[in-house]
Amino acid sequence: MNQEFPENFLWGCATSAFQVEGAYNEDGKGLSLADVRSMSVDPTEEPTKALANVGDEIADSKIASDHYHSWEEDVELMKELGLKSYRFSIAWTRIYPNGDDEQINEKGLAFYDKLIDRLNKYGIEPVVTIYHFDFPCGIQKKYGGWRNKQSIEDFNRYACTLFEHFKGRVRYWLVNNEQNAMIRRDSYLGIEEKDILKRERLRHLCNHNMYVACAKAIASCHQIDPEAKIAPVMAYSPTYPKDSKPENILAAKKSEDLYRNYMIDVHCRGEYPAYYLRWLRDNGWDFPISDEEHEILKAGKPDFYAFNYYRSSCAEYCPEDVSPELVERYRVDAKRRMLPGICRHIDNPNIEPFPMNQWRLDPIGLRVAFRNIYERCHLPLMLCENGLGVPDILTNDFKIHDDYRIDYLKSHIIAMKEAVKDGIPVIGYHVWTFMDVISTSEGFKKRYGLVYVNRDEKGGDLNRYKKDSFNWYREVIKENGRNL
Ligand code: BGP
Repeated sequence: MNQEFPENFLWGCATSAFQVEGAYNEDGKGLSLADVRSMSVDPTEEPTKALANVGDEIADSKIASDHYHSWEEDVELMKELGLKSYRFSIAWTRIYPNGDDEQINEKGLAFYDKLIDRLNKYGIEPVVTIYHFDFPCGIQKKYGGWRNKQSIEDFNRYACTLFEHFKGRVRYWLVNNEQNAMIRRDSYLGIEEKDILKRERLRHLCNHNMYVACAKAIASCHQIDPEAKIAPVMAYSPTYPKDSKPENILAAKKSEDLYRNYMIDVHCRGEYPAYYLRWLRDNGWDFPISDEEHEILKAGKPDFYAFNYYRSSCAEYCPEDVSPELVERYRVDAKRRMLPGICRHIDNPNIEPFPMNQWRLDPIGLRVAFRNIYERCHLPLMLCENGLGVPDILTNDFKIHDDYRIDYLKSHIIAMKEAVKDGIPVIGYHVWTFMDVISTSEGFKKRYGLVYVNRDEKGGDLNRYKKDSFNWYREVIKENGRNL
């Protein structure tokens, strides 16, 4: 068995439209829920996130990293980096400004035409996300968004427009980004209900409709462009038990099942596992599934499986009588969330927090992730996001000495290499991010990029500067990972 990365391995970087493009209302673009959210966050919604506290200083999607205007310079930098693939998303609202317009917005399509053609010219594989948190406000207002079955039709129409238009030019599609993270956040779903039972019912209905939409789009892709490969992208972090007490082992297992494993089953086997349906029923969150929907779920199977990994998580048993206020307070916080009688998430007592951002860094967790996911889906795997979000310092001579980021990326790529040696068919890896973008939680206060974008929460000249990690990653790509 080959112990190295395959020669055609996709060494890539990633971004997403609303976080990098800016030009939020140019050339006919409509507003998305991600735009609206990044421009005015409800501080009660995500109390643990810094974005809620920075008031007027939020860096939002109006300008972001101005990639819409600087794409040519950015792609030149990608070429210099030697990228084999670039993962980015298309903004639904550039193609159909309200989500369901009769006419395609040709100017929006033209932007991605230019970008995709240039990437292909340079031999950089475009890996395109169809929907990355940015549901159109138009159809949200019109019929309530994902809670309404019409969203499935509108999403499929938008996806088909892309498959037809970019046929032969885009070979890797990603249907949606982190559905499991998206459904935690009311602002991404347009949920405003205050009644908790109603709100949670809606959340699970939106989740289901998104699965149906995903499967439908996959089947459409297979029909329109049989050469293209398509997959959804999941947020994945393995959950370790706090210790070897049986109730904590079961709690960690249930956390994995209810937040992630069931998802792989829905995507790859086209059915919800019985434990998941029981959980919905026990809580009064269940919804009807029609025969037609069953068939759609069965018919739209991905060609590979994609996931994002930043760090692992840890869980213990959660008593039934934990206070409802606590459950509510931490419901969107993946590091603290709890399900009474099932599990609650805690800091892993075996991993020290990383001083720059308090993350519990865990490269071994990535190897565990590859094994867990592969054992469940038996499909080629693509890692679509991996990176370190911290503040960087631009020196007087315009350098960024981000050795901490290099350490992070290096240890994770080494872990991935071990997964390859374990025999797992890994087809690609994407650093989050190619260049600094607005973080979903902290604007420009923290950065992930290999390229520094000179702006802060208030703005700046938007000049690009290569960080030390840029030069380091270029060597990794050149050596196809043999130097690690
Ligand atoms: C992932 C998202 C990305 C990105 C990343 C970093 O969940 O897919 O869009 O934002 O997380 O998170 P943050 O921006 O909150 O630091």
